[in-house]
Amino acid sequence: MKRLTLLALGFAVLATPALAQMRGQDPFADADVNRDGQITIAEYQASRAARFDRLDRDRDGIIRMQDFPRIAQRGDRGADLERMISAADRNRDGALTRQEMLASPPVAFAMADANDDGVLTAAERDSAKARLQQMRSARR
Ligand SMILES: [Ca+2]
Ligand SMILES: [Ca+2]
Ligand SMILES: [Ca+2]
Repeated sequence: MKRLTLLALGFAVLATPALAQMRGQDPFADADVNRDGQITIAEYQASRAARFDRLDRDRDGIIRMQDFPRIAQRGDRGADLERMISAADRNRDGALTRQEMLASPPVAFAMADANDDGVLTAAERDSAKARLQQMRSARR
């Protein structure tokens, strides 16, 4: 049951720009901060924060559609961005704060953590990558 839910969430997440950014690359590539080959949930959250900061170009701690006038006009990527914001925008004000982003469930991590121990091993990452690739080709 959980697996099915996570798979469904995976599809939703693939459609979001946080992950759209990562299409074609390892979603956890920059997450292994201490380079021990494993990614803890803390490391993953830190990498999500870093991703937020990259998107938050004017550094006000908030991401809005208006911050991306050019992306917003480009069909798919604009829709992706809008989905990411609305998925994590708890108070529904149309803006995504850093806190909202970090409070939203770490779906990609949960999907990859096959044994639910809060640590992604290299093997778990590899099989997650394979699954993501399958999903991507399924969407085409
Ligand atoms: Ca690590
Ligand atoms: Ca908000
Ligand atoms: Ca694990």
